[in-house]
Amino acid sequence: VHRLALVLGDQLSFDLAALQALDPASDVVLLAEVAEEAAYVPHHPQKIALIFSAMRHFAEALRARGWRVIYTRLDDADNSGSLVGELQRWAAKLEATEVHVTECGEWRLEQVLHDSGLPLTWHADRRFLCGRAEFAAWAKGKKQLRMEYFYREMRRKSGLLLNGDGTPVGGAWNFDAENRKALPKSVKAPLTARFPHDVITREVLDLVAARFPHHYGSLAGFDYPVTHAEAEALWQHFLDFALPAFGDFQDAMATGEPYLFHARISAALNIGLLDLRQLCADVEAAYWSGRVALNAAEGFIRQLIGWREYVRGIYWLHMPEYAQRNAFGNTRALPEFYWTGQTRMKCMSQAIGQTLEYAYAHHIQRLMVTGNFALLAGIAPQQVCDWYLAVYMDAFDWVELPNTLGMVMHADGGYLGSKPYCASGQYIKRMSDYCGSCAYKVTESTGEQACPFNALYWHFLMRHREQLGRNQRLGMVYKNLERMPEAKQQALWQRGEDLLARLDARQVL
Ligand code: DLZ
Ligand code: SF4
Repeated sequence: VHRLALVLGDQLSFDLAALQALDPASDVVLLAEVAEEAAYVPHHPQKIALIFSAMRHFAEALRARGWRVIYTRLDDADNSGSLVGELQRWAAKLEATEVHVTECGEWRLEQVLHDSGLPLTWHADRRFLCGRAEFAAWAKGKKQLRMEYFYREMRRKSGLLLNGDGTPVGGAWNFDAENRKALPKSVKAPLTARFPHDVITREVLDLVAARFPHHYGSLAGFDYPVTHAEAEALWQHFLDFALPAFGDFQDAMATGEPYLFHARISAALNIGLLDLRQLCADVEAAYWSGRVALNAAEGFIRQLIGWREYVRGIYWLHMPEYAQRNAFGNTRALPEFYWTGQTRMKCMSQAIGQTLEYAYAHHIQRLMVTGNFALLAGIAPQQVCDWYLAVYMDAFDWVELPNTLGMVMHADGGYLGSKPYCASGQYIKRMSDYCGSCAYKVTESTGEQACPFNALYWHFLMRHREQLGRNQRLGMVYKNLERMPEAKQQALWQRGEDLLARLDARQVL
């Protein structure tokens, strides 16, 4: 009797629950490259390459550990094209009596597996700190959720950065206010760690180039880690060279600097090449040994055990209905320049340009540049979500959807975050050097040369006054608006209307 375990492209961990339940001496593992997963959104070619190469390396590593591994390649003649198809085909061939699977990252896939008629045994995904049921219990009865309170629970649960008496190290839970320095000219980002292609990666890059020529994004710059050892090397590089400055400059942006002090590990972590608990332990150790300041250590740990787990909890609590939410009733189409980077707005061309080149942008670029623009311009949230899911190396539905739909687009009406992250060009000017070389003037709000973010910001606030006017966190902003002379308000509204009309006419801004 064979038992069969399915390992998905984002489940490449040796201690995955479905693997631990089985026995290498008698059971079989299946990994499958399939067209359906690669094309249900037009994934960035580097994302497909990362997953295929990491899957092939992982299959080798499992074999080296004594597993019998069945591996379907994308171009195998009898590839059925879907994960369920492959599972059915191999379960039948092997006469498998049990099929073991670990909770999926996407509701969509989990649904198909549930409906497959296969004799499935499900396992919880223990790679997360907070299980689905545990999160549901925490959220029960709360009308709005707040990351901060969830995060404190996770700090207590994990014991990270706690004093002996259970109070937070440094006297506060959150040092977010110390993560917002702009980058001085004198500070340079470290060189990035790069990972040369081996034979497996070269084969995969050729395959992806041949099979997905129409997906947006370049393959040329691919230099991501594709094995556990490489991911570990990327992580150590971050601990040594970037973490010390990460705290201060977490929100900074600079022309031609795609990574700054960010770890770039999200893709490796999300596909299972790195272990959450180990990462947190390493960062905490760096703090205790005096190698990094508290605002760096706390800021990093907050992203991992706070924000990342929080959005996953929300996803599983509210899918599939969450994906359809559209609190502002937005209908505008995503502008074409999101796929080409061709816009005169410097901040947008930088953020989109590096996304096409590396399948990467950091959180402030995603939230306050491309995301902020989509929010202000009233783009249909589902189109924005599909874009983020497609273009980012680390994007899987569980993490991408709540971040985009909830945090960026505020389309859940404030369930996940208390206020929309809307901002004028002033914010981008403060946090970057983009505006200095932009075709638009950030100091102007009306007129042909004026930064589009400025008028769109006020237009957004004016058109959603009904929904947002009573939001306490926007109180000051609405006061400023009311104090503005009527003629100025009119002019801002008109400039906003003009810009939106241009988007509707598919003109480039
Ligand atoms: C994203 C992705 C891609 C591009 N290709 C595959 C694949 O061929 N085989 C596979 O098992 N997984 C792939 N993935 C990751 C899956 O889409 C991901 O596991 C599901 O969306 C659930 O999280
Ligand atoms: Fe972006 Fe406006 Fe600054 Fe140009 S002026 S870079 S559009 S914020």
